[in-house]
Amino acid sequence: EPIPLQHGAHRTGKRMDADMAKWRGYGLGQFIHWGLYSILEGKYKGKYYNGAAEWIRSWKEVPNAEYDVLNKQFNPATFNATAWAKMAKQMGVKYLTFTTKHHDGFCLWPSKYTDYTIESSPYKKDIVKEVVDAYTKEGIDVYLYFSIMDWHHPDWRYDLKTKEDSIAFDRFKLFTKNQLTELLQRYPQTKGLWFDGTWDNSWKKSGAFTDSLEQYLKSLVPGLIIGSRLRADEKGNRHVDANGVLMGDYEQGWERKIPKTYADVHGNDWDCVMTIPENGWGYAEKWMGHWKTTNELIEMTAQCVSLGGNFVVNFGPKADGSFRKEEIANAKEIGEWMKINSDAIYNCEYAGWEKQDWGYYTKKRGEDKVYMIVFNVPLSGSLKIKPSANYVVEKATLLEGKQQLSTEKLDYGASFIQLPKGKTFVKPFVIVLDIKPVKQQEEAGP
Ligand code: H79
Repeated sequence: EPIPLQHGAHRTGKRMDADMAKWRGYGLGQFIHWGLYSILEGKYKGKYYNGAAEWIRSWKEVPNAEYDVLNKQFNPATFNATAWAKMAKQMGVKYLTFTTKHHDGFCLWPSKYTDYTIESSPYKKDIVKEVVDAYTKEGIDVYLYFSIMDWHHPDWRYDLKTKEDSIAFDRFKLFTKNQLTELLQRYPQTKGLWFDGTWDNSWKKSGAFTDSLEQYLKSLVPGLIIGSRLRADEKGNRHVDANGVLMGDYEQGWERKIPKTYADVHGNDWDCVMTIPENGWGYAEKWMGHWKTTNELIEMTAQCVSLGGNFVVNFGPKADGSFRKEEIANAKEIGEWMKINSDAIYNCEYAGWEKQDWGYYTKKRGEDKVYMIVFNVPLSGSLKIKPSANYVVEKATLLEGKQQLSTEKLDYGASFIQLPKGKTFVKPFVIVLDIKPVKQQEEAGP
């Protein structure tokens, strides 16, 4: 028996409109974290912060009063939104999520609801507008990242313990609604909002407000896409309501982690947002831990699309607006790979075929075409496939160069696809399978 909820999910199953269908087809996205934290570069007075660079204000070594005046230094001399958008276009991303305001509360647009904005910096110009316009011009859809938690705002509360807390937080809720209205009115090209910092008790106790806020924002922009990180139900559940139903247009919980099986995504739309270093979204001089290689990022893209999700790679530009050389190289190499292989990424979905060790299947939405994205080539040169029972494979072709590959039937509906003898592969590659549905046998009648 479902629990009756006034502020739980208002829909079961996926959103089926054209805007959401476009979102579903993106495959690859870009995240950009840029703000005052980029100035500190993950270090303070010669010491390196052992956390995510954009969280450095919360480090006890950094006095808030020193952090909060960094706006007086923010002056990105070499920032060129068109160059950013062109780099993203070459990389092959279909959507951007951009930090308009992170937890530190500094706004990259000239908000009229606070003085703590780009207008108070030496740079002065509206960065959000420059980014939205430049990416839109390149045909890349733009989503605005917005942190609810605001370390700078006097009315922000982590919890509501007293009447005074509630009064302050009511003002904060109005401030939040005003800022979001302002963003959607100033940047009408916005396709969606990416909320963050919604995990505290104050917000979890505001279920009715979060519900009305979401409905109001969607009334401002028809088709607006909002993930599962905005709302709480009236019992304080986040992402999924007390009945286990997703609240939001897609599951927004896949941060720096990727589902392993299709069962893990519970039939929801989803995307995965990923850092190139182990953790850290804003620019840090030193990247701690392992840095993902281009092939790893491509593999993560393939894995996500094979499980019906999008993959979003984060970039953290320096305070001057330039990208570190490692990120430039990743973007360029991913783009070179996408130029040849993006058929297997865009508008693709979960194929429903049993996963094999060589890599990942994706299926073109609405077409009889399955892609094998190959990362591990067996010494035998034979790749095993086992199509689902309702399909047969008619032809296997290398996507690059269109060479047809021979196949050998095995038992139990499996086949081997033979790679060309003597050919060595140095990059992940794609095999296109033309498939044909087979008539299902009628079930015997009663
Ligand atoms: O913007 C990037 C990160 O800064 C932000 N989301 C990405 C996209 C992010 N912030 N925190 N986290 C991600 C991880 C959440 C940590 C939490 Fe906690 C653990 C929230 C609640 C428990 C640490 C302890 C932070 C608050 C309390």
